[in-house]
Amino acid sequence: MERIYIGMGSNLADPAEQLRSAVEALGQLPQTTLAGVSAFYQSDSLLPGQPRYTNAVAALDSSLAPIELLDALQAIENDQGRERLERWGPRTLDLDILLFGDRLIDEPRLKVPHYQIQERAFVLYPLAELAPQDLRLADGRSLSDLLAACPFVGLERIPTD
Ligand code: ROI
Repeated sequence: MERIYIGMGSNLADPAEQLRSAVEALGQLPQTTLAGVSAFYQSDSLLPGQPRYTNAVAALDSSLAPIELLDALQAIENDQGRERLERWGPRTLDLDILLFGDRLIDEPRLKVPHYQIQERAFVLYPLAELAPQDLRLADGRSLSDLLAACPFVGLERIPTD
């Protein structure tokens, strides 16, 4: 079993409901237990002219291989109506493998740790709700250093109800 953190995002078709469905689907993956879900956060898109995003992070314990998990996440995205029209376009659901145990993965389809973790408050703050305080990424960076360098700006924590 390895501890895996998944970044979730949506800015179409009732984003909070998309994330709730995604959590449900993650909980049903084979060889996998859902270990936790952060609060949901809203923020403006990093790209102008798109609807606001809702983001959250889920923690999984899984014995799936990284590419098996990636395939499963893409199947969930597709099930929830994801259409790949343009890179960075608005989407019903985005599921990103942020961290996979202490592995460094550099394959064409999958780079872990996710390469934009450090720039993204909407990933770091929900991750920090779930991860141990002293978490280090596989590349040696500490989560607390990344948080200190990434202000909590423009994030709005929303009630999960
Ligand atoms: N902006 C926010 N706030 N949240 C996202 O998940 C997100 N995802 C993206 C881009 C368009 C870069 N902006 C985002 O892909």
